[in-house]
Amino acid sequence: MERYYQPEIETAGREQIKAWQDERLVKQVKHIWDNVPYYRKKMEEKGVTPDDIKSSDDLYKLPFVTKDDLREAYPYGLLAKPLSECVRIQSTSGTTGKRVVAFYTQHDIDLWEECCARAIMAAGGTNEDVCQVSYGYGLFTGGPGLNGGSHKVGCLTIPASSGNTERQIMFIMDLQATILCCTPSYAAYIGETMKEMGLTPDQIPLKAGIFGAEAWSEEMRQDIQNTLGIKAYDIYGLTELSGPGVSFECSAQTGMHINEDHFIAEIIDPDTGEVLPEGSVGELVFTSITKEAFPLLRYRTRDICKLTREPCPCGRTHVKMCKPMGRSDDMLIIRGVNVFPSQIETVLLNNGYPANYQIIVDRVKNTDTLDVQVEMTPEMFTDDIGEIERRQKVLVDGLRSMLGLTAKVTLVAPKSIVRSEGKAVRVIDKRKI
Ligand code: DLL
Repeated sequence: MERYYQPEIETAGREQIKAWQDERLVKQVKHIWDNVPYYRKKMEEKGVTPDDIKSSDDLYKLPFVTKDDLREAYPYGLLAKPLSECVRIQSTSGTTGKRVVAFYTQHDIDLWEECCARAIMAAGGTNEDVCQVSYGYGLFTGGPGLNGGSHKVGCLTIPASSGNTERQIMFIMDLQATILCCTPSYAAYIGETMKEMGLTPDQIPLKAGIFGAEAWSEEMRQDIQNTLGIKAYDIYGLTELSGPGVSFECSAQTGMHINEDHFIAEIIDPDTGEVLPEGSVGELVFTSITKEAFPLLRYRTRDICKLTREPCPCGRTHVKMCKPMGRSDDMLIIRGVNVFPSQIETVLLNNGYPANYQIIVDRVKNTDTLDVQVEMTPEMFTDDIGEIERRQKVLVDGLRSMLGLTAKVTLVAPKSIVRSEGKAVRVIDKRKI
């Protein structure tokens, strides 16, 4: 039986959703125009005023906002409410440049947590569940967002945060956790450790996982589901728009419903900025229509994605996005070929390797090199050089047909690639260092 946190919203008719979007967008644009000089200037430069925005059909008239705008306006330049009405900040995990700082009123936090509650109930959660939140807490939005959603659903919440894997497992087993929330790479690590401890899926009390914050393939989903004996649901979001819960997966596990009563999604051509028709692959752009303190109009996420409005068997009516295929800024260009790390992961997992790998890109004598290091499982581990070479060749061939270029593959011993407790670092691009 499908469960909803807010059934009347999650299954609302398309006309109702459009009516919410129209009304809220008009109000939001006015709020921003009146309160954010940075935005007003951007709109003036594009020759658009709030009077031009009469419904969501006029969205295309508004200027885009990029991460560079956020950096330029750091820290208060995009704030739309007095600080006295803000109760929290969260911040991105960005490693380069200035961090993005997002502000929240209490109302913003309530709506964000409701979005996370929708995700937890879509994964089957109820107040009978024990929900272990193993995303990082603190400035990162993963822990606080899912924590709030779990409270709203009424789950017994274990605010484990990330790290200390043995303690994670102790809580899962002793407190009989039924839902695990963390990054997919950490879920895989927890699963691997449980397996090594001799725990079989039927001994593990978990029934569902809500995993996101980084790209992960279908193959990785299968792997995690099998090791932990759970159903693994994807969840998407970004700090700039609140955090996790911008969209989430339902029982169909075929894409994530975007909470369209809060966010309007568009797909654009990343080069021209032109809005693309439904079903096209392009850059995902969001407008937050209910956020008070840190509203964003047409924010370019850099995530490459596709939207579909095909009816979903779960009964939800909100548009679905596919798993992001990568970020336009994570896309590697190797010898002129566009390569997404997720394509490499698919080849590795399809050939029976674990998702413990690293991609090293370099430039030697003016030629790009792609070196994929992947761990063997303990079962396949061998010191027979011939066998290793044969296995490497299978992967080189698989990568060539997936990517259209030749990579070097190095099989490394089990456990030699460092595990992640948060977002995994898969790519080392030495050309940038
Ligand atoms: O990662 C928020 C979040 C926390 C989402 C917990 C889900 C679960 P940021 O650190 O600001 O926020 O990073 C946002 O992470 O633009 C995507 O590139 C990527 N991302 C987030 N969720 C997914 C996902 C959080 N399910 C950036 N699949 C986004 C693929 C994802 N990429």
